[in-house]
Amino acid sequence: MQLSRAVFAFRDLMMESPSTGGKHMSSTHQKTILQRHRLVVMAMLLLLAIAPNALADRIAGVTATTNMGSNFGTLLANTVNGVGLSSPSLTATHAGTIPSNSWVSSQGVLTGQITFNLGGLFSVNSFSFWNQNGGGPGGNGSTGIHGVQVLTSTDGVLFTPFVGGPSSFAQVPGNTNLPPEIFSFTAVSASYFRFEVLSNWGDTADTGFAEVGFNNAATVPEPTTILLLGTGLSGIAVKLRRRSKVQ
Ligand SMILES: [Ca+2]
Repeated sequence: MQLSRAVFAFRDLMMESPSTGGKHMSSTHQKTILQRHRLVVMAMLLLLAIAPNALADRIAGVTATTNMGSNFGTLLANTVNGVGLSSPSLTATHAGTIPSNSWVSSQGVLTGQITFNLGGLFSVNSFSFWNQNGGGPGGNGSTGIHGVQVLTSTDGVLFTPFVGGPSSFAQVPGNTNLPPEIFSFTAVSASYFRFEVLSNWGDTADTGFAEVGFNNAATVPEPTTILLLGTGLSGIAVKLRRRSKVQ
């Protein structure tokens, strides 16, 4: 958005370039205009360089939905809001699972879909996953997700299997200070991730997990921003070419 504004400001500047009658511009005047162009281009490149780092690390504000219901008063929100983590990071430890810091499915619904909305298009190159652990409800982390298929989407409608994703999550028998499993892969552009839950670790009543966090490799510029940038740069080229022909 900020970049779009900068490009618009830049185009205004181009329009405001003082008229010279088109033919008799002094070399001092040309130099001044060229210097101004260089400054604007440098400012735009700087914005581009800064933008990818603006939202680095754990993507905040992720929301989740499921067709697996919930049990014991747990909420799916407990798996994306950081509750139970030692810090809001992708390497933090999670406390023993209790209803207020994790989510488990409706009784008897052991498989199904969980969809995560990242809140925008991101380049994701890893995610950290904390399974339901020995805190319960099943003993020794048996409630945790076992078999899984990971899918991604850019529009929330068309989901494609993510070949770089894991096909299973580990059982976590412990019940205190549990580290995540961290899955790294070649960055994928996605607005949504989906876990197709295929099985759990043996609990016959519920399936669940404690937390998930997605790592933002870099922000993906909006297509309109790229288009505007391209238009702005070609504008410079045309303007400079005209100037050199006039000389
Ligand atoms: Ca949690």
